Amino acid sequence: MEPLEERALLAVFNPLAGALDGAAGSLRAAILAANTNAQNDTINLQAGTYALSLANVAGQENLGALGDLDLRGANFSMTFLGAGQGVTIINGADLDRVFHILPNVNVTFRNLTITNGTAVDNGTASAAAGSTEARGGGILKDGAGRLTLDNVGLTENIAAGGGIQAAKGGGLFAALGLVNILNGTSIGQNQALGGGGGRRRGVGDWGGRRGRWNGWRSGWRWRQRPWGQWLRPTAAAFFLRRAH
Ligand SMILES: [Ca+2]
Ligand SMILES: [Ca+2]
Repeated sequence: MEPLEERALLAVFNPLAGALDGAAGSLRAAILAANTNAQNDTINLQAGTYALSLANVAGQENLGALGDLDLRGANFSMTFLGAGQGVTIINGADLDRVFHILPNVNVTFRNLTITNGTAVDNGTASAAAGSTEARGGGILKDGAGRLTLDNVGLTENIAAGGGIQAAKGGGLFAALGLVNILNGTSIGQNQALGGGGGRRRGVGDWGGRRGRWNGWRSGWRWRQRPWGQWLRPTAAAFFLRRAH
């Protein structure tokens, strides 16, 4: 009896740290391909910096071509494997948040750092900067699906609401699904700025205090217990920010 033909269930990408954002071989190009291949994807990252340089031109963009890196492979997994926290760096250059995870994509980040993201909207397509609440400077996770941060640095990201809009999740905003933070993941020096005129020197929305995640919002540096733990941010969105 002939064995069943092996199907390509896993795609592997190896983008280059030095590639210009959006060019062949770049992280963005790999993500664009991974988003539409209807496979589980592994994206191997080198030591070095993957810097974003393509800003949004007509408000928030959710196709992955501009601004934040949109992860769109619904019902598939996307796994980003770096060479180490602080060794592989994904730098958003404050053009937008760094990663935007669309609903039902299961994402793992491992052994890397996500930094210099700035969110100026809530992820709604075409939303103009400052027209909505600012969510998720480093990562915005929309909808269902699992997110794992394994030995990740999530640092120096900003949700920038401005004078009127609230800001939630300088580092990470997740409204639904599951989030697992483990193995030395370090979330620190992220900021949520704005909302209602601000409090305490302009750091505005303290919404994290309304959440259930006591101890997960407690300071400049935050480290998960070594065993990891799935969070269920369904009852109240949780977002991690710098405590000012
Ligand atoms: Ca987006
Ligand atoms: Ca985008």
